[in-house]
Amino acid sequence: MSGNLYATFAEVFAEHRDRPALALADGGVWSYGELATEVGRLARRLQDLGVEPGDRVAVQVAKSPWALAIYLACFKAGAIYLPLNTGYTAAEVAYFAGDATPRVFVCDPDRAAELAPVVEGQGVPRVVTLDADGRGSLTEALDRVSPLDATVPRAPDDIAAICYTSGTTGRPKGAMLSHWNLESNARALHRIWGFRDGDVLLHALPLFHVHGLFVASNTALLNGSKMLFLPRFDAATAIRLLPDATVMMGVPTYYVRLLERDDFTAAVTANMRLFVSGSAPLQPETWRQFKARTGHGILERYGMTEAGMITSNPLDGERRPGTVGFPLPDVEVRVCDGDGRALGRDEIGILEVRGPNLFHGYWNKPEKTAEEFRADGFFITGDNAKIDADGYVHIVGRAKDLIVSGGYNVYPKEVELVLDAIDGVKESAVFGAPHADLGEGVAAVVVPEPGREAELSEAGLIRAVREQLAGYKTPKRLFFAEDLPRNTMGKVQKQQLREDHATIFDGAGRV
Ligand code: MLC
Ligand code: AMP
Repeated sequence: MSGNLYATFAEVFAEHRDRPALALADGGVWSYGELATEVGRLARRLQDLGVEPGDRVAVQVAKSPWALAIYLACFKAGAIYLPLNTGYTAAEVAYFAGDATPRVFVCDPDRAAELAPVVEGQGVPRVVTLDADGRGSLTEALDRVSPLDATVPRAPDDIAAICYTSGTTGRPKGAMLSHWNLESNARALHRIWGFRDGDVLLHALPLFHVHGLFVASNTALLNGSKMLFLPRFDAATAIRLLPDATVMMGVPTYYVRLLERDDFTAAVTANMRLFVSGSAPLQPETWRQFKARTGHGILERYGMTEAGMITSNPLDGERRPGTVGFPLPDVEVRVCDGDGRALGRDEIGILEVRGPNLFHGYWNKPEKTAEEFRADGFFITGDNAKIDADGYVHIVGRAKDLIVSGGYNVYPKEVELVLDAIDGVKESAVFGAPHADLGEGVAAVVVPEPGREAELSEAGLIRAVREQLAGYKTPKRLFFAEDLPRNTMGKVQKQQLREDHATIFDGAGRV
């Protein structure tokens, strides 16, 4: 038996060939049979482009059925799928291309002129294009391509995907996830969230991160479910479609935005059986408002790129707001002090995790990998947590310097490196301040070099960062100071900055 996750999906698709897989905003529908055929054709096309098992295929395209199909085609061809946020700038893409050395880079035709020279400069041999409507050189004359029949065999521990995640030291690292990492996690979620025949998933998450890709898509695909497949989250559209859905997954911002609307009522959610939230802390107040408005208790779960889903509130038992529930089946968690000594009930420490969900290390970075694992195989998440007397895990903060903005992770160090390199900037500190819509908004304090103050402006520096980094990483506010608050060890006091700037996003509204 193959360990290729696509072999598992292919069995489901074959069983449900005539069922709708993807229902689109324009009324179009892809059946599971059509999805399987296009995946087969794209897998063949990848082979024709020279892709061999184990080669990386980097994909930076708009969400569409074709984007899902190319993801699956990578698996089918035995390649390693490398998704990239469509917000990444040319500078960011150049870094990923140089680090992961993909055989093929797929991008939107509108960005090909900008990005092709950049990735070719990093030694990527083939650049092809794909737009949201399925047009581009990747799909040219695709209907004349005979679909690859057999899925390329892979061992369960072979790498299926590399997902980049930043780190506290600056540049992003590629987390290597195996076929079994993804399959075991999808199977666990399918079981504990009670997926059943007839479930319809409202899929509004982006496809290039763990939540939309592995949590939402894989679980629905395993179930042979119809997905109401939206290019992006928009509360009005979600409200229109929820009566046709039974399950929705989202980041807390989605639930905050639904609650803002008067037409989001209990009647809208009458057909729903499950709302799942994750990627960022769901405020207990949001949970309660949602419960009061709809009768549904949002099921909050917790995970990360390196480990997929780690814990979940129960489907049937009590869902406790402010907690992330219990470890998934076969997943172990413990709360430890900084030296890896396990702490007792209700004691706050750093959460560590071990299980079939755990990644196989960072691409080409064995020393970084080693730093984040204990000798007994537990991975140090960097999240501060406690486990209460009933076994519920609470995420109470972060030991790592990380901002989560609307479900996207921003590592301050990466932004600080860009700011510090700007002429006239002596040093900077980037931090997250409370933001009603996004949970946290990115902000920065900059210390100008002496005598250069007049040359720098908030808008100018924000513009300069935006040229280098994706919009969600770019500070939305930037302040100047003569120096940064430091402790006696010389470490910048981010907590102090957060407190001093606690209200800067009050009344900021949406992004
Ligand atoms: C977009 N922008 C953001 C942002 N999203 N800024 C800060 N934080 C965000 N989350 C910026 C854009 O770059 C752009 O700026 C401007 O805001 C408008 O962009 P938009 O795309 O029109 O915004 P909107 O559609 O409102 O998007 C907000 C959002 C989206 C919350 C709907 O960010 C979203 O879908 N987030 C989900 C993220 C996600 O999937 N996370 C899962 C990670 S996996 P400019 O400068 O470009 O014009 C993970 C593991 C786990 O964490 O446990 O799940
Ligand atoms: P990423 O590396 O993008 O996968 O993001 C993972 C991080 O998001 C985790 O380490 C947590 O800090 C945060 N996160 C994910 N889900 C939750 C949650 N339910 N509550 C609090 N933080 C979360």
